[in-house]
Amino acid sequence: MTTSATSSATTASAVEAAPIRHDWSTDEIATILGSPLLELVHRAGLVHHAHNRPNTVQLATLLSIKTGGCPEDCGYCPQSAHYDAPVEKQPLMLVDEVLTAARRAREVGASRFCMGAAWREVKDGPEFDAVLEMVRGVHGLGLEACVTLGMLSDAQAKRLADAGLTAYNHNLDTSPEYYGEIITTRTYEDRLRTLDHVREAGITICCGGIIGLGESTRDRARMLETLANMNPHPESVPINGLVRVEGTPLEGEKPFDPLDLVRMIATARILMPKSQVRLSAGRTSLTREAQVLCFLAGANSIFYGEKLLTTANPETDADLELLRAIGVETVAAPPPAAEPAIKFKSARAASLPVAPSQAAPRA
Ligand code: SAM
Ligand code: DTB
Ligand code: SF4
Repeated sequence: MTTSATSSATTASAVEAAPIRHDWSTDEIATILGSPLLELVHRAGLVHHAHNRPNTVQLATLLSIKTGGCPEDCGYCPQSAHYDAPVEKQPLMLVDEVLTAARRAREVGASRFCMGAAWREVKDGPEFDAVLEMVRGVHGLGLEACVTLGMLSDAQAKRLADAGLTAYNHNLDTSPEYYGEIITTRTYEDRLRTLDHVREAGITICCGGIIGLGESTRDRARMLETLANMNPHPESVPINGLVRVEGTPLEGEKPFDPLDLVRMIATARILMPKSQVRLSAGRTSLTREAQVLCFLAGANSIFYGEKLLTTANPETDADLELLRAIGVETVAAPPPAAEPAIKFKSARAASLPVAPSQAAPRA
């Protein structure tokens, strides 16, 4: 059922006057998520226009710097050692190889370079030292440097900050209630603890999730609630559609509906007006028109380059052609959100997983 509960906030003046909030309830978010699509996209567009430069998109390039053999059992992930996906294990890349890839990404227009390692957690030692060197190098090229390395201690977060890291990607993936259906080797609380370490070190947070894991609409709302009630909001919110990879437990999952991705992006934009909302994995399943809807709904970044970490992404030429066709300019990241300086509020206490018996019923 869809309910029109957004009408009071769908005039430009109402949107401009609305304060940035960190106290959203599940019901409010579920109502926005389920509102009529045209109204939802319209409201998200107003919020986007009020807070950001709407005709701009940031291009971020991904590189898997250490591939496969991960001890975690994330049910969507081809890099987990628990499953038999067609991914060739690769040890940590050399610093020079990574910087060559970063230079190439910069030449073709990326302004952010995100390095991913299939680790459960960071271990101090020569490999972490090499990652710090990569971060210094990427930062030195004038690119935003982002890494996603699994769990992190506060001391490790500080070392990454000192090396010039812009952002740390660490996704919540789904709701606290559904999390245990997808991952059993770590908890939601583990995830939130690492995010606290990142925030305390002064690194910006890149945190989002995936649709198409078999979750309910309520789960989607609950994940957005956790993100939107962080204070400050994550500076970057990647919204992924599941890439179904053979050999993973979710390979037979029903394909996500592109319009549900539009709904997630629009709702994220409404809840977190100044965050960068990243249209992330799953773009090879989207038509050009569906991607345009995502931009109208407030997406202002894409992953750019023929590969995500291990799976396919649209060709760079096709992306540039699409952006040209719709008159969108590619830009470096916007300045950090001008939210009042406050002591950040951890999401940990508010979002502990509930017992399965209390979990929201599946839609
Ligand atoms: N090991 C680190 C971690 O989990 O934080 C970093 C790498 S991990 C591959 C980064 C993110 O990619 C995951 O949190 C997940 O949200 C996303 N991801 C992985 N496999 C995916 C898939 N098949 N489809 C969509 N997103 C995926
Ligand atoms: C994010 O949210 N999505 C990106 C990035 N952050 C690290 C990763 C998507 C991975 C898709 C599956 C793969 O290519 O292995
Ligand atoms: Fe490992 Fe990250 Fe893949 Fe989970 S998502 S299996 S932690 S690489």
